[in-house]
Order: sequence, then C-alpha cells, then structure tokens
Amino acid sequence: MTEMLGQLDGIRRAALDELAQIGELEGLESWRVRYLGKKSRLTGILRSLTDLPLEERRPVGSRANRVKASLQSDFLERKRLLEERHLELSLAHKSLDVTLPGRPIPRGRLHPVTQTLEEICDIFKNMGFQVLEGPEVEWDYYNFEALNIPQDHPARDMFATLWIDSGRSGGARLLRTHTSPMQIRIMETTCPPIRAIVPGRTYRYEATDATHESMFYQVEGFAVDKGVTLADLKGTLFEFCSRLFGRERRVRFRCDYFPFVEPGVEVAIECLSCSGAGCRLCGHSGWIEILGAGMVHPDILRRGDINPEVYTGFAFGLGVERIPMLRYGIDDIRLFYGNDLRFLEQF
Ligand code: FA5
Repeated sequence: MTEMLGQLDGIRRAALDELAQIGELEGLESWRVRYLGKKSRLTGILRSLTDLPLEERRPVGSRANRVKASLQSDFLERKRLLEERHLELSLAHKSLDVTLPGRPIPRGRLHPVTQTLEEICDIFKNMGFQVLEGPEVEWDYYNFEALNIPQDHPARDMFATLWIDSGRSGGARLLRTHTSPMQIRIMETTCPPIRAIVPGRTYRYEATDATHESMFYQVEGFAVDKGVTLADLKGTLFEFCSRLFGRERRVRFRCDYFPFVEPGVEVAIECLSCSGAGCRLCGHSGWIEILGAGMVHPDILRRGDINPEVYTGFAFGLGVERIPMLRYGIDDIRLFYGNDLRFLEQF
C-alpha cells in the first residue's frame, strides 16, 4: 500500500513539474492526455482499485481521487493563465488603424414641443419680454378665484379640472388648467412696467381627440404699463404670428369671452394643412385657434395692487402643440406624447 501511495505522490510531483514548464496552449492537451487521460498511470491505478484488499482500497482510492481532482484544477488554472497571456500578446502585436471610421453614436434631440417653446420664447425675448415659470400644482385662488372665476361660476366648466384635494384644511389645490394664474403671482412680486411670458405644462380633465390632450403646454403673455391698449395686443400678436408662420399666413382676430379680460379675443391661424379649405385637423372650419387673449380686467389689476386708473395691460394664453401641428401638418396632437421614435426622429 505504501508503495502505491508513493507512486501517486510521484505522479503528482512529475505532473506539476511538467505543467509548470508548459509555455504554450498547444502543449497543454498532450499533458492532459498523459496525466489524466484513459491510458494514464493515474487512471490505471483507479481502475485497479478493485484488485486491492479491502483495507488498502479506501486509503489508496481516496488519495488517487484527491490527486486526480487537484491535477484537474491545476490544469484549468494553467489553461486560464496561458489564454490570458496569449490574448495580451496578440493585442500588443496588433497595430491601431487610425483611419478606421468611428462607430456612429446615436444622438438625441430636443422634443418638437421643446423646440417650439424655445422658438416662441426667443421671439418674445426679442420683443422685450422676460421669461418666468410658475407652479404646476396651483391653489384654487390663483387658478380661479383671483381671475374672476369664483366657486359655482359657469366659466369653471371651460376649464375641466384635475383636483388634488378639496381644500378642507385651507384652500383647495389642483393641477393648473392654464398658465393665467401667473398673472396674479407676477403682480404680487413685480411693479409695472411688466412684460413677461410664462411657458409651462397645463392639465385638463378632458377626453382626448386630434386637437385636445389632457396635458399640454401653454405660454402666457402678460404686459402692464401706462397707456397699453388693444392695439398693442393686436400688434404684438400679429408680429408674433408673422415671425412664426411667415408674413403671408392669414391670422383671424375675433371676440371671445374670458372672465379675467375685458374685452376678450381669440386668435386663429389659417389651417396650414388644408390652406383654409377645411380638413380633420381644423374641424373643417379652415382655422385653428391658437390662443385666447384680451385686456387685463381692472379687478385683476386691483387684486395685484395695481391701480387700473393709472395702468392698463394685456394678456394672452397660447396653446403650444398646435403650432408644430400647423407648421408640419401633424393631424393628431396625441402623436407628441405617444413616445414613438419613428415620429419624434423626424424633428
Ligand atoms: C385659456 O386657457 C386662457 N387662460 C387663455 C387666456 C390667457 C385668455 C390670457 C385671455 C388672457 P383656452 O382654454 O382657450 O384659454 O386655452 C388657450 C389655448 O390653449 C387654446 O387656444 C388652445 O390652443 C390650447 N388648448 C386648450 N385646451 C387644450 C387641450 N385640451 N389640448 C391642447 N391645447 C389646448
């Protein structure tokens, strides 16, 4: 038995010595066949275990199995090492081809609505307006009460509202239905002359269709100074429309009602999709309404601590999505927020 144990130790030592000498991956396989293959001395000893007397079989068997397991793991470790070295060498010998064109990096771009917002802001900044932002979660007071729309006023129906709470502990909160609450907030912190625009998201509890979304963008415009008239409002909006849509595009200016302006107007643009003939996009009217506007109601100025005997002002609220719809002939507003890259990548 001692002799067999000695043989096993000898096999292990010889195998390890030889393994350490192998410097190339090709030499490894013949080592494996010699020391671990079917015809190896180790396999021979394992096969002949049954010929041994019972008391020798267990110690010799267990030593032989341990030698086999340790040689197998030494083999794998050596293989891993040689493979690593091989890879390093082949990389070091490869020359770098600097003329190879780089892989194109996918580039993102601004959303068409963001692009339009930036363009609108640039036009108004150019006319001397400053850009301000306001909260999307708003108090009932700013969204309605302060804008001459008290509880139970029928005009609340114009602004289908998403309420956040009922206001049992203080004022009720909601998702702003328009950007007009900023008229009051601006007056609370600024003295005339005021010229500001407020871009931002607005929300309405509305069934969506080709021209209506429940979340959409508006840009509020607000100007207060001595001697501001309806002619200033009309001039500002006509100039804006012609800078955005081109001088030849027809603009319609007609009466409308909003409780916080007097008089109130709406501005519509000739439908670009059908050039006024009537189509699905314009509801077959030939026109698309893009904004509501008017002269700031004296009550609103008073609420902002501004004397309406001295100052007058105009305000407007512009729907942003309708502008790229008009310009690019997009016939469904829902495409903007559908996250379809095939649509978005066109802008
Ligand atoms: C208002 O929201 C007023 N605050 C505008 C205003 C401001 C009037 C200042 C007077 C003075 P209106 O509900 O009409 O008005 O909305 C203004 C514009 O927002 C519309 O002309 C339209 O372009 C856009 N709009 C309204 N509802 C939606 C909707 N559901 N989806 C997309 N755009 C909309």
